[in-house]
Amino acid sequence: MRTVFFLAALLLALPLVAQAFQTETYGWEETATVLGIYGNGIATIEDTSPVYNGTQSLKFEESPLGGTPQAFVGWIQDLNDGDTVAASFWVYDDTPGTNPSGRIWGHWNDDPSDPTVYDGSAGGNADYSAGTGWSFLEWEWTVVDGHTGLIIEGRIYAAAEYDAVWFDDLSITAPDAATILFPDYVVSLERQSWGAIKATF
Ligand SMILES: [Ca+2]
Ligand SMILES: [Ca+2]
Repeated sequence: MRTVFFLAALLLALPLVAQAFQTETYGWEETATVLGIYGNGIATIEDTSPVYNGTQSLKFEESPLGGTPQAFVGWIQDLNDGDTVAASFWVYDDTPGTNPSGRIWGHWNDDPSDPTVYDGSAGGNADYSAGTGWSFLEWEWTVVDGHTGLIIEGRIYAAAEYDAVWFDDLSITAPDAATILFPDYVVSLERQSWGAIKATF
């Protein structure tokens, strides 16, 4: 009887421990820039300087000046309540204590066929890029309220039109059962018609 109780307790405890995670990275080393943009942002591949790692980074500039443009740099799908997702990237900013600066943030998108859908803010932290060259920003989100998709944003807070920040070495850690999508995913989708895309989901 004691063994039965022990096994029952063990089975109950199993979901609470050792959820397996996967980590994927994206370094803007090819041609794809972002999954989408909100606001007055312009995303291009930087192939000269500044680059944190490899030979390219993502340049994100603001034009015209206004609002807080968001570069959608990662998309995690197939999430469940209680799942945790961690994301980080390096940001280049050489204006300490003032704009332009970069930030990491997140919002929910529960429609796996459309990267532009907004299902509410997922929040972030209070950190901005340090302004001393490349600085590291990271945050961890916990899935709530039945959301199934999370978009990772690289934000720019600009002081003047064409102010820019640069992003490199994006890393996302999510449960094994989730799907991690980077900007190159949408490029492949754009080669299809929307009808074909809808049919695949
Ligand atoms: Ca790179
Ligand atoms: Ca700054």
